[in-house]
Amino acid sequence: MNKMIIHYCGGAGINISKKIHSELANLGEGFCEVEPRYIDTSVNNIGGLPPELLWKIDSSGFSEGEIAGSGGERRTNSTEIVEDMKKYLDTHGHTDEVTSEFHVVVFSASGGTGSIVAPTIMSNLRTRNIPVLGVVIGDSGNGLSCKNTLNTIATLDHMSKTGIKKPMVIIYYNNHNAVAEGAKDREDLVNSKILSALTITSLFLSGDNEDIDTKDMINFLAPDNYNTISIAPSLYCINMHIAGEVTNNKEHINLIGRTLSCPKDHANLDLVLLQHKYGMVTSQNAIDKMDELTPIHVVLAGNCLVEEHKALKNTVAEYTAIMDGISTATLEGTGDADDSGMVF
Ligand SMILES: Nc1nc2c(ncn2[C@@H]2O[C@H](COP(=O)(O)OP(=O)(O)OP(=O)(O)O)[C@@H](O)[C@H]2O)c(=O)[nH]1
Ligand SMILES: [Mg+2]
Repeated sequence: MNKMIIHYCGGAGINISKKIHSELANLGEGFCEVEPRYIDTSVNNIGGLPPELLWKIDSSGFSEGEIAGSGGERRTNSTEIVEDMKKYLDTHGHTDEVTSEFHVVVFSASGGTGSIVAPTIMSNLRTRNIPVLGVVIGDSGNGLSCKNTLNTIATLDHMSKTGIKKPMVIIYYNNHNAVAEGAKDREDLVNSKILSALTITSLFLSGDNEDIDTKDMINFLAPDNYNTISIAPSLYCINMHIAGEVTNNKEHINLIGRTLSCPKDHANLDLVLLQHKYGMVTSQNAIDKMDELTPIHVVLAGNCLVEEHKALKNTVAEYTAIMDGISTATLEGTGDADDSGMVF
């Protein structure tokens, strides 16, 4: 049985783990074993989870407990976080690829901690040739969140193209764009989408599907491993097409596919792809759980954040215009202010 190590980063990562992790842990035969980790600059979100699984980031320059969240500012603890994450990975022995282990990093792009922790983990793992999938939650609901989301996407893109010079693979959601009534409902909807995406990921990476071997899984998350087809360093998204229905976004460029089907299916994927493989779900437990969702086409696509990036940039410009509209003209009284600041 293969293993997914899930790094839940920052407040959103840890909150989401509370909603989805026990379900992922109880999927059973035909799915991955899952190992959770929690990383934050704050202890405030860990309540209810085993505190010994929390990696609390503290700075060596401060006394323990000095860092208590980043307050939505990505720069606040970034130096300490970047330094600490290498130690985190070394401490857990993630120095080389382990054939049966895959890493998943869950985080919000819009806060001040997860948005630094997670890209640092991802780029370090990819540098060490370890396959990793990022689950990125953007939020364009307010100025600070929108700017952070834009800059987190830019960070991942930059790391991929200029830093590690390897493709990075993510699944992306934007809380604000989820179609539900209230803000909390939108988060819940995104959480349930993450649960289904990670359930499918767990099935896909389990190693229990006929005709999809370990190398097929590794190459999907680390497509730089291919020699014959060339996938340029950039950000790539995974799209999951359920029940054989391909909902194609015409901006996306579909590249590599894996189809998971159950024995009853007559799966066929009508997309032009650089590489594609059909795999058969063989575990009876997995067939019973996934029967209504198969065939599932798991497709790696390029250009998937181009539209979102444009939208985020436009929204940030709107917020900047609001800030520029703040009048700083003096509101004069009838006399000058005295030394205490009083105007009479
Ligand atoms: N989908 C979803 N989003 C969440 C959840 N909890 C928090 N968020 C989103 O996460 C964003 C805030 O980021 P956090 O992850 O809390 O921030 P952080 O990484 O802890 O950083 P700091 O608190 O600034 O140190 C907001 O956009 C929230 O909407 C959740 O359970 N589900
Ligand atoms: Mg937080």
